[in-house]
Amino acid sequence: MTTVVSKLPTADALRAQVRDALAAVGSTVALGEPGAGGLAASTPITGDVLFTVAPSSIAEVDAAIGEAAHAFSQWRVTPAPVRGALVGRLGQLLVEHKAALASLVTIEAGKITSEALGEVQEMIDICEFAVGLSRQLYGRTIASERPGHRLMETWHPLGVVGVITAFNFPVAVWAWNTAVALVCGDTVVWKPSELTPLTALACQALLERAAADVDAPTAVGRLVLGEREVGEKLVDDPRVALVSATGSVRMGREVGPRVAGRFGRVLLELGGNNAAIVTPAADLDLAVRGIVFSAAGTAGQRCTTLRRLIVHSSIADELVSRITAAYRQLPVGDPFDERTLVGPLIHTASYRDMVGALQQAQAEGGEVIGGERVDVGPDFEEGAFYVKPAVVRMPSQSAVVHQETFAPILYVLTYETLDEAIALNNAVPQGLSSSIFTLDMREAERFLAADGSDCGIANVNIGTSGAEIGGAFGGEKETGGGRESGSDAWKAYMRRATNTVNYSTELPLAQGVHFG
Ligand code: UN1
Repeated sequence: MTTVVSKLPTADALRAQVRDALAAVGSTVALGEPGAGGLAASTPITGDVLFTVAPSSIAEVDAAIGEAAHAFSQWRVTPAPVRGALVGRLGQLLVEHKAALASLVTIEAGKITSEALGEVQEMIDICEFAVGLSRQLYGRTIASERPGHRLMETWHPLGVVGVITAFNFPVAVWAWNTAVALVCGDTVVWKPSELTPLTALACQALLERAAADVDAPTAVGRLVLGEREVGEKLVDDPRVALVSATGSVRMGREVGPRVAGRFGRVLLELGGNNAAIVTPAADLDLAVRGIVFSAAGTAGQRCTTLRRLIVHSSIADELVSRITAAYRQLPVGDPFDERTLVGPLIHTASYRDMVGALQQAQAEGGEVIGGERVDVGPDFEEGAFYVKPAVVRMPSQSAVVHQETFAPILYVLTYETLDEAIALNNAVPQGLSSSIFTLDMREAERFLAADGSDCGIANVNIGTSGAEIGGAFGGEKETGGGRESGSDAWKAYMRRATNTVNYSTELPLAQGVHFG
């Protein structure tokens, strides 16, 4: 295992970087000193608290929803292409401030620079998509059974969208929701993860600048910071028409029924337990590269991270030894160091979960390779958690394999027939992403067929992570069923009206009914 032994940045250096980045994007929000009370803004790079920020009181969340609801009455009648201009401006500002925003993503989420820049690029991409979408909110016309009648569908803005996001994609998931919601005529109240308030402040500053530049009401997007009770306010407030929430299955189990109880809408993107099948017909070089990026990239902290490898028994030994050899070359360390490929875990709890899962895997008969904590250099502190990604050969699927542990652990299972491999792929409660590595088109097509992968994302010859924004993103079963980002995911952010127009002089009734 290569460890990048570099001088980790000091907390003071990171503080200076945060101040510079926030100044660059024009954020004027006051930052408190560590220990000053409020919400702690920490970094997993060193484990230090960098600043504190003021959390929103429930009264402030209430006011934010009220302002967004008020702005909605104006925004919904603003022509969609004009709304698109706001998102277009946001996209330009993101291009301009890409590096500053990415540095905040690295500081708060621990992503390596290339992935942090990629995340900001994902925001830019969805802004471009949404600008185009602002001229393509198409409805259908439908053949009427009655003479002199026309039947059509129109799509209207829905209302205030509450967006709840997770630490691991602290900016892109906000952008998927916000860019699309705004062109759809909705307004947004965003509750970011309490672990990433600084990136959220930066995004909010850019959105406010974009709004000012195009003369849009600033209340089209509001930010509220805080912990659970802030999210609960969004979940329970009847003025919030749609709650789009990304996070754990446990969170989704609460949010779903609570919003449904008031007949609000939800869009859930919850846990994943993503698998890749590797068949004897695979290009193994390609498979190894795809597997290593999906399993070890982002230190295993993507919803789409590859967590289960389902490999044909005839190639299992070779594939595992190639993956473990590649893992030995993976530099673990400071995410700002350009040699690094694996940055830190987000916090202590996440490290504890990883250790617990590896112990359980061992107890269930697994053979663990890697997974140790890494001391990354002279400035390494107790509060930071760097680990070697782990590969675990399991004798069969067992309890630990069925749970999502948000850390770089890849369980390896073997199979004999493709049916068995697909059954293993589908055997977990989650259904986000999946892939098959094969050059045999019959195997690939079978995987994509109705009795193939049951996931929202099913790929061929690429890993499970790193989806483009153009497709709809989300998954089935405990993943929650929501779809966001591209394709026709915009429909979740609008309400549909079916219109029947009678331009005749008669009043024929449908289904041939006569009435008087
Ligand atoms: C997530 O982890 O919540 O497909 C989102 C990917 C990214 C998005 C992941 N484009 O890996």
